[in-house]
Amino acid sequence: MSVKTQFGDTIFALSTAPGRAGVAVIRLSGPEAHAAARALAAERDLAEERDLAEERDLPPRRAVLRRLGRAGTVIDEALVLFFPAPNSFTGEDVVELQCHGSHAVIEALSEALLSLGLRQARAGEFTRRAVENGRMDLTEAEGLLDLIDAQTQGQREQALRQMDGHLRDTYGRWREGLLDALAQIEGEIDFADEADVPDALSHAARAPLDRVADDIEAALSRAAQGRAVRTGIDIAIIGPPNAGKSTLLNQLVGRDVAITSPQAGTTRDIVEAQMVIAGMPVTLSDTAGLRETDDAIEAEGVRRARDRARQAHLRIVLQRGPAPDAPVQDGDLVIGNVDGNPEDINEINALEGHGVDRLLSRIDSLVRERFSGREPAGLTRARHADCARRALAATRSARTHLGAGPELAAEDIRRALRAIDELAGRSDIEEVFDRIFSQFCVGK
Ligand SMILES: Nc1nc2c(ncn2[C@@H]2O[C@H](COP(=O)(O)OP(=O)(O)OP(=O)(O)O)[C@@H](O)[C@H]2O)c(=O)[nH]1
Ligand SMILES: [Mg+2]
Repeated sequence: MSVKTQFGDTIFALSTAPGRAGVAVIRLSGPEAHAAARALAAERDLAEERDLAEERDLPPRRAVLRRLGRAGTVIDEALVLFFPAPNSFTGEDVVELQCHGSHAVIEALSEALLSLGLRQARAGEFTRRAVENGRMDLTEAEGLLDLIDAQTQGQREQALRQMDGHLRDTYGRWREGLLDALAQIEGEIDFADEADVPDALSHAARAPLDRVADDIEAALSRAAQGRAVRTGIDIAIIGPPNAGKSTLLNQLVGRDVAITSPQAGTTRDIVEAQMVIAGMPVTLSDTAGLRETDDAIEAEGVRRARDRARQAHLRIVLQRGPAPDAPVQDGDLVIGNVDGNPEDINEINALEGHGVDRLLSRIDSLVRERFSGREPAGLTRARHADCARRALAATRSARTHLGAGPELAAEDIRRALRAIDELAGRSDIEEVFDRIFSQFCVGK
């Protein structure tokens, strides 16, 4: 893909967060980046009344101190860094101006850059150029976006893995297997006249297809885990009215978020509180006590409670009195809320807060076990799972078509490869790009 024809224009943006700061970074990218930075830096010569022509050229990959300005006015003194194409973030010429982080400096520099014919970058445009120029694939760019957005250590680790090409390696393996199989089948098509060749070749294509299908299936089975780390884990507290659910929520988050009262049916709306457990963002939901009721508002609360319980990754089922033995559903954490000191591991005293720390550490290990203990999936977005699912269906179809006709099988494999190209961002699907890169902020 040619850099010049597709992205003739040179863009700039503030790459650090806006607001007062010691240092701000303005990033320039495109064919005119170097010339623009040189034009700004020329002010140093005026100021010192010396001809420092050789200093006007920015040395590659070295921080140099320059006075920046326009038309005889010095705007700021800044560190200037030049990364020549193609070894830069975007693959184009990139210049970083590390100036002072005041509103006035940034505004004046932006105006100077505009007057030089540069254009303000759109959201995610730097990263988009990096993808378009082959500096990273789409999944790595998504990893970068997730890293910028990461709120917890678990999210940071997952994002970093993806940014380092974890998912690229995975689909690269699928791609290799499919190309292997395709080569065998193409061979069969080419040698269709020679009686003894076809069977052997179909046979040889089966093994890589099986391997790829198993591999995609395994990744898909762990996709929910990867998505949960990205978007957060939902834990619902459910149980009969007056069990102490709201009291427990308040204890778990250490704040008085939910109203508690001796009256059964106090909670109707779902009360949510955020916390971090095992490095993952967790949303705890306190819900209406489950019972039959004639009160229309409470009944709506109960309906919402059941809904939330269904969607939750983990349910804490709280009951009043000694710990009940039978879980309502597999994987539920069934807890008894007792007076006095809880003896059993499944008991707490929500009012006094006894046993709440123990409960928290059990939740911690459950979350670890279910969401971070296993080999990471890599499919962290619905988009990834969707592409993988289509690749899997096409691979399976190729397998069943192997005996019937090599042309059909070959077409299936090409379909699987297209799904993988889409996952990688290699197929040029403008819409997908627009959607993904608009989630970035300007300057990224
Ligand atoms: N003695 C005792 N009282 C408790 C305990 N936990 C909660 N309570 C009290 O029981 C009453 C009900 O507690 P809530 O936390 O509002 O119960 P809930 O399950 O949220 O009830 P609903 O919202 O009506 O479904 C309140 O008066 C609490 O103070 C406990 O461990 N021991
Ligand atoms: Mg309540």
